[in-house]
Amino acid sequence: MSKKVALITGVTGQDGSYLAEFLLEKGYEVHGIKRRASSFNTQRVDHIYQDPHIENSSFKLHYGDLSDSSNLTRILQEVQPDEVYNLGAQSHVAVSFESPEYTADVDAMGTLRLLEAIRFLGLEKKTRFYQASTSELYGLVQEIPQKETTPFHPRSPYAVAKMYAYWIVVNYREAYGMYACNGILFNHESPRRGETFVTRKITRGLANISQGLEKCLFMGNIDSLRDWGHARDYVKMQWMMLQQEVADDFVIATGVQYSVRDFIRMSASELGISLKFEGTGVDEKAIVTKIEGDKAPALKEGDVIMQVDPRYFRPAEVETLLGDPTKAKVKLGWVPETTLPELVQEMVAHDLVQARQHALLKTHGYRVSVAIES
Ligand code: NDP
Ligand code: GDR
Repeated sequence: MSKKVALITGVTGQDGSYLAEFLLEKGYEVHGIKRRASSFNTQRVDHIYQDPHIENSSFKLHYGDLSDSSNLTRILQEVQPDEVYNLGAQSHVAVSFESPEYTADVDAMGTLRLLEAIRFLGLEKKTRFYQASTSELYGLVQEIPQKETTPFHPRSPYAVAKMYAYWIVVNYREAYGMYACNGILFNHESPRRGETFVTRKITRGLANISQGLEKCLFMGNIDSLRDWGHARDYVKMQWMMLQQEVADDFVIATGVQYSVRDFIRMSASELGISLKFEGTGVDEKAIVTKIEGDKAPALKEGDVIMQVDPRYFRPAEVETLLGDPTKAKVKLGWVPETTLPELVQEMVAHDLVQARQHALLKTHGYRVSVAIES
């Protein structure tokens, strides 16, 4: 039997890398679209990279961009995929307030370009389509917890663009009978999470602080509540959604909610650091009250290691998200495997190794960059 062929946009991102691994293990031929960048941007997939000189290599990368329809059409024509996973996006909510037009072009129009290319090439009955939809669609929440039927109220240019993408997927399914699904995924993280998303900013920042590479973590709204899962668990769902008889949309979430403050406390605790929080709103601080073990040699009691900085507040915030994954559990038999404490443990352990390596390099006179922005 010939191999199934998948095309992943956003293959160099967090989810793209886990999904590519997962599909390769399932025996797929995997094609990914990577953007041209002035420096290497394939670190997350380097370990599965195969020399293109090898015949029948099952992982192939193509240069491309969601803003370029002719490029997308050419790649689709060449690859003739059985499954397309549209994970590519300007995915940072705060950045979407800075670059709203670009975000709309890539996240909204990019989705349309792909769907239209599939139709134009006559692949609409062959190619199944997964769209990376998001809990950000719920924005100003109308119902707790949020499920597939909860009304949307997007709160950022990112979420508004993703709302267009959501509905154009539904429209192509209804209008042309395409097998096209929306996975409405709640936040999911991992050691491969981009460094400017809140969880990774915290685990990486605190690990750096524990080794004396940074002094203090500057944060935005730490009252924000999220339903965080593990990216490795969630990419399985992306695949499962495309294996059903009938295309449908699903919420993927853990059904458990924590605050950003909880995440800071739990990450610090993994490093043996106990914290007390003082102040409220714009001036809250986290102060070290106790240090156990040897993971944080650079710290002492009384150090201020987190401070709220209003520059990281968003023009419109999504205060609370909590998903109800019942439909996915019942129809797809899915249960999230990783709890938040396990996720925090994995992320902190990963970032501590990196911080220790950087600290060692610094001790030996090498320059180490630890820049963090949100
Ligand atoms: P990342 O930011 O880690 O990855 C985004 C990917 O999109 C990267 O490969 C990036 O390339 C690529 N990309 C960005 N702009 C373009 C463009 N113009 N053309 C082609 N590719 C582009 O995101 P995640 O892996 O975390 O998320 C995957 C998808 O799921 C995104 O669409 C995101 O919006 C959505 N989502 C994510 C959730 C999460 O919690 N992680 C939750 C719900 C939805 P490069 O590496 O070059 O930057
Ligand atoms: P989010 O993720 O906006 O939910 O979008 P992010 O991790 O950026 O923010 C989560 C919450 O933390 C608050 N926050 C901060 N966020 C960042 N990035 N930096 C900070 O310093 C900071 N301080 C507090 C935010 O205000 C927010 O409330 C992610 C992305 O992956 C989207 O692509 C995806 O669609 C959604 O998750 C589901």
